Amino acid sequence: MLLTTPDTATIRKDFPILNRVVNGHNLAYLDNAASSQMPQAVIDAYIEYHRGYHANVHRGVHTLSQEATDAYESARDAVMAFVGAACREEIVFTTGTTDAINLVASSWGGSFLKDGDRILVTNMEHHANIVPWFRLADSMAIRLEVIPITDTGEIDMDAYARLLPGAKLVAVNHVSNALGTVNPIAEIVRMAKAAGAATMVDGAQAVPHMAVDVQDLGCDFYAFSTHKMCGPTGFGVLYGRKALLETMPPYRSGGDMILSVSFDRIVYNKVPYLFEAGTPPIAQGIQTAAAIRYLTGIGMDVIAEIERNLLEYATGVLSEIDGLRIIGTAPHKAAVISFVLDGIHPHDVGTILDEDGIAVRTGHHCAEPVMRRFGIPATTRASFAFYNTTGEIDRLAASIRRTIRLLR
Ligand code: C6P
Repeated sequence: MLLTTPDTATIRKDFPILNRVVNGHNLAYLDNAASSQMPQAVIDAYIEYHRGYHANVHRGVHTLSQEATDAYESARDAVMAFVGAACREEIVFTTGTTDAINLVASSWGGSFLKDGDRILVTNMEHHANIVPWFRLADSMAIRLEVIPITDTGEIDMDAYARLLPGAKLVAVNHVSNALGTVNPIAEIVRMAKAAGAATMVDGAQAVPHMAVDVQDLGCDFYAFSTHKMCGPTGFGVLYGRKALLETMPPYRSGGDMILSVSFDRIVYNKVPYLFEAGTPPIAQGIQTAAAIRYLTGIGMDVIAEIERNLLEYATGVLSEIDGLRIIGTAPHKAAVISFVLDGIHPHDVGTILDEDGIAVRTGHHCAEPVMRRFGIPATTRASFAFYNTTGEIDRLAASIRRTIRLLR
């Protein structure tokens, strides 16, 4: 636990991977929106579990199983406090954001929506917050309607207000992975509630970068993945209001989500276990608690401030490059810069940046509709974390200029 605000050099010492050399250059890891890197404390949590108390959870009376259960369940308490849930029953562990949204679409959507209902999604959603709703809509004659976005990459709130009456669900991301836009979730939720619509917020790109309080936001469901917040892959969270979760049928079935099984009758477990069939990713849960300890040790407000400065610096530096166009210019953005270069395909940009040891993502970022909205097939995306430096941003700019010299 850090007691004072650390400088970036101190923070970087916690991340062994940042010492890597890639193609003869020090790694500049600017693909944090895809997956962030792990500090040693989170790596250690995995090793300690496997060396010291690896066992199944919720099942054994033996010491190892109890230790594993205690550690795994204390992760639920850590997550509850981290996102401001009212109680631990509101924290369902999943394998990630995608799984969490599928859970809601299948369980809540499958039970409470009916033919003729309408679901609203925005034009800037990740496929994970489109496809489950599309499939549900297809299977039940539900209408999926799209809230348009503006040229700066913000939700058109007037259009939202017009579409809202009669809608049963609003599915929206807190932060766009493709544009970086931070959406006004509290206001979106307030309007949805007034219209009687439920809300599913995809927080995959928000929770790692800012303090999130689900009760302040007022949403019904909120999903995120731990591999974007210095934690492991294969783990994620669905927050759901307890009263709502308690009305929902199971998503997957098997061990741990039941209290008793016979061939005539099954007594189901209570929430959140009702939604957690089978042996969970135990080590990953324990690592998640370690990641939360690490992030809160620095402070989410400190992280947000560091990243705000990085975004401002990068926006300034990249805007000076001739022929570079930033896609997503909302005033309120997370530290994500998506851009296109005149006449050069993003994949070629990404390849040349990699030659210089710089990791970025190129492509449609699993958000094809938003690419189409801007009339482009793909972007190059640099996404920053609190351990990045302005020096790395300078290297990014220099490498983009080299790309232009080589390919134009
Ligand atoms: N975005 C990116 O490079 P999973 O894969 O379930 O952990 O997360 C899916 C997901 C859902 N919503 C948003 C807003 C996301 O950004 C992501 C993951 C990564 O942008 C990988 S596609």
